[in-house]
Amino acid sequence: MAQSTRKGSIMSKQTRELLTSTHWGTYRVEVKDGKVTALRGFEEDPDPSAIGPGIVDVLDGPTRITAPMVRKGWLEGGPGAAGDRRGADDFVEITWDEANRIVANELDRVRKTHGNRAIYAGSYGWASAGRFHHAQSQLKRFLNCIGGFTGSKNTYSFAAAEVVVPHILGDFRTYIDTTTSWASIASDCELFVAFGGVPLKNGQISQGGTGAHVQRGGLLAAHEAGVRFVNISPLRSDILDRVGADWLAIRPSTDVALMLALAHVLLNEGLHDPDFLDRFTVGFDRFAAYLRGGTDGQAKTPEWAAEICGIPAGTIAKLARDMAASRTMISTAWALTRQDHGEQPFWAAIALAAMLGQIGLPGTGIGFGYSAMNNTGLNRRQINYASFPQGRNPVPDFIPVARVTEMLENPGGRFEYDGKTYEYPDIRLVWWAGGNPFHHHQDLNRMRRAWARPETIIANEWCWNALAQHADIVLPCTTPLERSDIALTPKDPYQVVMDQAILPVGQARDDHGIFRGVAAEMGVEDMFTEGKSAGEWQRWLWDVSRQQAAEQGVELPGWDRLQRDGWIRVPAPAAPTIMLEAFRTDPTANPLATPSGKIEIYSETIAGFGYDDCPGHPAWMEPAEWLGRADPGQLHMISNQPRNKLHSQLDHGSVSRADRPKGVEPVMMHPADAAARKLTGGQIVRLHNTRGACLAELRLSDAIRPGVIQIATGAWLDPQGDLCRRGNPNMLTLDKGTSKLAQGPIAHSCLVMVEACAEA
Ligand SMILES: Nc1nc2c(c(=O)[nH]1)N[C@H]1C(S)=C(S)[C@@H](COP(=O)(O)OP(=O)(O)OC[C@H]3O[C@@H](n4cnc5c(=O)[nH]c(N)nc54)[C@H](O)[C@@H]3O)O[C@H]1N2
Ligand SMILES: Nc1nc2c(c(=O)[nH]1)N[C@H]1C(S)=C(S)[C@@H](COP(=O)(O)OP(=O)(O)OC[C@H]3O[C@@H](n4cnc5c(=O)[nH]c(N)nc54)[C@H](O)[C@@H]3O)O[C@H]1N2
Ligand SMILES: [Mo]
Repeated sequence: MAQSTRKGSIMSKQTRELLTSTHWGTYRVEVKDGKVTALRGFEEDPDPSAIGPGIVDVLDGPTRITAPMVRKGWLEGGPGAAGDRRGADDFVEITWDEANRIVANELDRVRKTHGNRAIYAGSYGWASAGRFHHAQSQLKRFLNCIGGFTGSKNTYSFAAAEVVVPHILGDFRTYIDTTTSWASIASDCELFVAFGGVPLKNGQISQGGTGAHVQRGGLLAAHEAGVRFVNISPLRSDILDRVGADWLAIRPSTDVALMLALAHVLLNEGLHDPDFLDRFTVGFDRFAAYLRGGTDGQAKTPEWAAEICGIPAGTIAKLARDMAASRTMISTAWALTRQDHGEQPFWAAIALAAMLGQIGLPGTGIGFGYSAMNNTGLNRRQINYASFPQGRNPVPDFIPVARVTEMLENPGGRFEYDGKTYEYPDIRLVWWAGGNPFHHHQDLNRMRRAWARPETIIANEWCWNALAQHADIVLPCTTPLERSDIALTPKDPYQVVMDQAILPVGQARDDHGIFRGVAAEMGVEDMFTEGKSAGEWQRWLWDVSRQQAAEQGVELPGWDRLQRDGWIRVPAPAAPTIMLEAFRTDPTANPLATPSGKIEIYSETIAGFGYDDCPGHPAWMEPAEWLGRADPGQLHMISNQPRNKLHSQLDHGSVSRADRPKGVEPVMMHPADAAARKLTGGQIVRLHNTRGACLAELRLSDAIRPGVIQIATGAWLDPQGDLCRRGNPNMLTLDKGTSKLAQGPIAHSCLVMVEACAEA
C-alpha cells in the first residue's frame, strides 16, 4: 500500500521543468535535494498570484501531520468518549494498519447499529486542485461502496442564489459559466455598476486551477475603452484604484433597498422598458405595485432607501437615470448572498436589469460574481471534461450545507428548504476530507458545542489546523506536490499536468490511498479501485475527456504528449460570450428553465411556499443584524475573502504570516470610529458580541464606511475559552439560514463591539 514512487523515478522521467496547479494559479516548481525550494509563476500567466509560494516553508515542520493519530480520550474510552475533550486532548500515533482497522470497525459498527444515514460526509470545502485527487470525490466514492452517507446541498459561496435563481432565471451555475466576457464589456458597456465591487484579491482564485489571470487585464481594458465604474461597497478597495470608480459607500446588507429605489425611479420616470418586460418576463405588475407602495403602504422611493442604505436620495436618483441612459452592466458580488435574506439582492438585481431591458445584449444586462473568481468573464470553450466517478449514494438524507450545527444539535428535528419539510438525521460519525468547518462555519462556539456530540469524527488533513485538532482520528494526507495529478477544469482554457515534485512527507498518503486502505479492510477494495492504480485512473480521466472534447469538436493531444509538454490551452471561441443572448434572440425557441420559460419577477412557485421570510417578489426585509438596529457602539463586521490565501489554506505559511506581523489578523476601521473608542492604529483589539470574541490588530483607513469594520476570513481558529487569539471572525458571526427557501449562510450580517485588548 505504500506509495511506491521513489526519488529517482520522480526526477528521471522529467525532461521539462516541473509544474503544479492550484486554485490560485499554475506554478513552476523548483526542487533541490528532494525538497521544494521555490514556486515561480507560470510563464503563460500575465498576473500570477503571490499566494503560491506560501506553501514552501510549511510542507514539512511542526504544523505538518506526519503519521496517523488517534485522540487519547477516544482511544481509551471508545466511540462517544469525552467528545467535549475534542480540541483539548493529546493524540497518540498509530500505524496505518491500526488506523485502517480502527476506522473500518467503527464504520461497520455505525452502519450496522444506526444505518448509513448516521454518517455525515457532506465534507464541504475547497481541498486542492487536481481532478483525480479531489478529496471529497474520493471520500464519497468510498462511502458509496459501503452503503452511503448523509450529504449536503449547495455551497457557502452563494447558497441563496443556487436556490432562488432557478425559480427566476433557471440554473444558477449555468449563468456563472456563461457570464458576459470582459471583451464584450470593453466593447459594448458604458456603465458598470458593481454591487460589492470587483476586488482583484478575489480574482486570484479559480476553482480547479487557472493558467492565466485575466481579471486585472479585463478591468483595465474596459476602463481604457471608456467604461465608467461604480463601486457600491462599504470598502473603497473593492475595485482597482486605476479604474477611477465612483464609490458609493453603502451600509452593509442594505443593497436591496438601494435596488428597489433604483427600480422605483425607473418606473416613476418611465425609464423602464415595457416591451422587454412584456416579452421576456412575468409578474412585473405585482412588483411594480410593491414598488409604488400598493401592498405595504410604503413607496420604495430614493428618500425611503437613503434612510436604510446611507446613500443620499439624489445620488440614487441620478444613478438610476444614468443606468437608463447608458448601456449598463449590473454586477452582483456573491457576498450579497451571504447575508440575511440573501436571496433578495440577486432577485432584485435581476428585476432591475430586466427593467433596463438590456439583458442578452453585448456588454450589458447582469453578471453574477465578476467580484469572485478569475473565471467569471473569462471567455473560453466550456469542455465537458471527465471527473472521478463517485458512484451512487443510496441514502436520500441531506442538509442545506450551512445547517450543519443545527443538524448535530437537533437529531430528528425538522427544517424547511425550497418548498419542502425535511428531517435532520441522527449523526453518529462525521468524516471530513478537504474542507475546514472551523474556517467556514458561522458561530464557531456554537459549532464547537455541537461538534462534541457525534461518537466519532474522522479527518483527512495535511496540517494541524483546528479541524485536525478537533478530530478523533486524523489521517495524514499529501499535498499536491507529493503526488501526480492533472488539473482538468471546464472553467479554464489551460489544462495542466501536476507533477509529483517530492516524496510524501512522513507517512502521508494521498486521499485515494487512504480510502483504498480502509476499503481493503472492509472487503470493497476492488469496487473502490476497479482494479486501476492512481496513475491508471488519471490516464482514464484524460482519455475519456479527450473523447468528450472530440464530440464537441475540440482535439486534445494524447496522454504521452500531454505528459511531455506539461500543459495545453484550448483556444477561446472567436466571439465573446454574452449571457442570455439566445433567449433574447428567440425566447420561444430558447425558453428559460423556469415554470413560465421567462424571467420570473414574480414567482408563483415561491409565493406558493408561503414563507414569511421569502415572498413571491424581491422585497426589502430587515436583516437579523444591521446598522439600522444596532446598539450604541456596535459596528457592522464584514468578514470577506482574504487577499493572501484561499480561506484558511496556507494561513500558517510565509505569505499569510508576512501580513500579520503581530501574529493576529488585521482589522480595518475608520479613523473616526477609532477616535470615538480612543483606539490607535497598530494596537491589538478585541472584537466581541454575545456569541464570542477574537483578537485583531487595528489598522485605520478612510477607505471604509464609518460604522463598518473589515476583517478577512482565514485565520486558523486558536481558541481560549470563547475567544480566538489569532483573529477568526467566525467566532462572532451569526449561524442562521438566509430564509426557509435556501437556508444559506449569513456571515456578512453581523454586529460587533470593538475595544482595546487588556492582555496585549
Ligand atoms: N465569516 C465568513 N465565513 C465564510 C465566508 C465569508 O465570506 N465570511 N466565506 C465562505 C465561503 S464562500 C467558503 S467557499 C468557505 C470555504 O471554506 P473551506 O473550503 O472549508 O476552507 P478551506 O480553508 O479552503 O478548506 C480546505 C481544507 O482542505 C485541506 N486540504 C487541502 N488539500 C487537501 C487534500 O488534498 N486532501 C485533504 N484531505 N485535505 C486537503 C486544507 O488544508 C483545508 O483545511 O468559507 C465560508 N466561510
Ligand atoms: N484571495 C482570495 N480570493 C478568493 C477567495 C479567498 O479565500 N481568497 N475565496 C473564493 C471564494 S470560495 C468565493 S465564494 C469568492 C467570493 O467572492 P465574493 O463574495 O465577491 O467575495 P467577498 O470578498 O466575500 O466579497 C466581495 C466584497 O463585497 C463587499 N460586501 C460585503 N457585504 C456587502 C454588502 O452588504 N453590500 C455590498 N454592496 N458589498 C458588500 C465586501 O467589501 C467584499 O470585499 O471569492 C473567491 N476568491
Ligand atoms: Mo466560496
